[in-house]
Amino acid sequence: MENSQIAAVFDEIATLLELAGENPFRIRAYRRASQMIAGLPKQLRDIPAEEHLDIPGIGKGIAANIAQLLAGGSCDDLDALRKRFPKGLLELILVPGLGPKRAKLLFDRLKIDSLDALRQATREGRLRELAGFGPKLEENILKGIEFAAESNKRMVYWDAKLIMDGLLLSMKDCPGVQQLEAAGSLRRGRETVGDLDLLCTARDGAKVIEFFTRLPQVSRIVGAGDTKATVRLAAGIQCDLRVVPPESFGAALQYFTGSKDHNVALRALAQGKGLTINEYGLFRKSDAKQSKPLAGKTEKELYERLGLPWIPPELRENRGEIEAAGAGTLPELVKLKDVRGDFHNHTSHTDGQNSVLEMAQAAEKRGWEWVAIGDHSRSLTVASGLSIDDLRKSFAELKRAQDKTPGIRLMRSMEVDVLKDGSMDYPDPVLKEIDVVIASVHSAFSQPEPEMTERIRRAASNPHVDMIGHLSGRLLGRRDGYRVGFEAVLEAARDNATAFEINGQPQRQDIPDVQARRVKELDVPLAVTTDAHAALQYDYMELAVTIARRAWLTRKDILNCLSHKDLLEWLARPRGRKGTR
Ligand code: DGT
Ligand code: CA
Ligand code: CA
Ligand code: ZN
Repeated sequence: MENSQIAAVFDEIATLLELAGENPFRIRAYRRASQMIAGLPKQLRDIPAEEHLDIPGIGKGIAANIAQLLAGGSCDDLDALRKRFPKGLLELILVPGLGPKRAKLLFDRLKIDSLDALRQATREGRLRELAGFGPKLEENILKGIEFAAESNKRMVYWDAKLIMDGLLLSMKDCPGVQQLEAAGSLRRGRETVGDLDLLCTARDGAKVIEFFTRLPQVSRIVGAGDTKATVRLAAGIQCDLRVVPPESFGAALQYFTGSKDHNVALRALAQGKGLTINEYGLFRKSDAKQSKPLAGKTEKELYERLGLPWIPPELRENRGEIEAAGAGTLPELVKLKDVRGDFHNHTSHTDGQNSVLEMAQAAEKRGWEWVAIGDHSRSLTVASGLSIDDLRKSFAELKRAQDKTPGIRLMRSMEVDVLKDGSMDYPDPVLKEIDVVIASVHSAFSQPEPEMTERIRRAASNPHVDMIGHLSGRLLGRRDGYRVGFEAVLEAARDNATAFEINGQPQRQDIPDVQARRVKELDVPLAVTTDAHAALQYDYMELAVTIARRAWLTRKDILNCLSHKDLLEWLARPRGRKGTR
């Protein structure tokens, strides 16, 4: 079982418990476990069972459920609850704007037991027969149905990657499979993924397809032949598998990695040279039978035969990469191993799961040279933001943690709220005491664009602010961002030597690639961050780096690639401001 499936089970249990009117603490425990598991960067089944209890949010009861789920695909708690409530009811509860009480009413009184039935009944105005169901609620329900269907469509990159990791692991065990690689939008590192594309070489395609379609991850076979199959995975996404002969692997990998726009442009280039290109290889146009491929075994030889260096998949969006490759000006993209530390994360003082010391130790274990350990500021009460007193106490705590982690240099960062008028959540003298100040908007999202732009411009102009955090406020699949004038904020950042954050949380991923590339154009520095709320989430650095690569960034564009010494120098850059402690 995949983490996403286990998370879905716990979410379902929580919802059913809610319906049953059970103890709120028990409900919350399941919800929290669901969230933690959905966010885990490793598959639970790859973590030894005795270590499950070390994961925040997993207690003895939940761990027992996990053991049952991993062993047999279900657990007693879920089975018992499912017997008490019909299946369609659950679908209704999950519609935003409906909730358990109303769903039960619709089920009991109008016999509505599916999304389709709900849509139908709402359109026919039958909901109004019930007390408390007016036109406004009807409208919200219809919107909620749309949203539930819409957000099912594409999966955020990280979730798709975890599922793909599991598939790669499974397919490695398939007899006869030689080369095996993920292609499509996932390989290009797009922020969301429509379906998974998997490619392998093997002599007997039919055997491989049979093995693939019988994997435990597969919930339904959409189509299957001798060399390709499409399946629906229980984790909620489709996967295409193609089996190709070894001599075509490079050509097929290139073709199915895409993007379509990149491929179209590449094909035009080939045409101009009297060549044609397809998923089997590169051929002379005169070779009508396509019997003698000029290249096709590897991507590298394919690009080289076209007179180009190999182009990293993250750049393949037809945004000038083919021209740059031709001119020999492709950037040397930043790599995960170039990163020397993280700026943005949270500890158990606010809404994180691990203590300052644990966050420091985990960063040290990763081999980072430095880390700035963060928290939320005082206004963000939902995340128990730190008062000035508590903030100052945490400086001393950081010193003590430093004594216990000699392998890494610790700094204090804070994600400080930008208040409605653009002032910061702590006064300047307090900001001055913090090593790295990240300015983020967490409130009043509905401000009109001119106000929001001015608000963030003001924050970017504060001489104590080092970087603008997650500029957009979006949560992919859950809510759109606030409206803000990006160019105007960028200008203020440039004029005040303020950097931009690329946030590696799977649902945030902002600023996105296109904006980050624009930031680089103006020579404004960028930071890649994890926004980790648990030590394990430092893994999101990989996602932040992927976005940076899609933005054409090199080591030189990114503050995380500075040595500790150079970073301190940057933090003390001239803007009439702070020294560091
Ligand atoms: P997705 O799945 O929507 O996130 O995006 P992709 O890029 O993974 O798209 P997908 O799965 O439909 O196809 C995978 C790749 O196969 C795509 O990036 C390029 C290639 N491909 C698919 N259909 C066509 C086509 O009609 N023409 C060309 N040139 N390439 C195609
Ligand atoms: Ca795809
Ligand atoms: Ca596909
Ligand atoms: Zn934040």
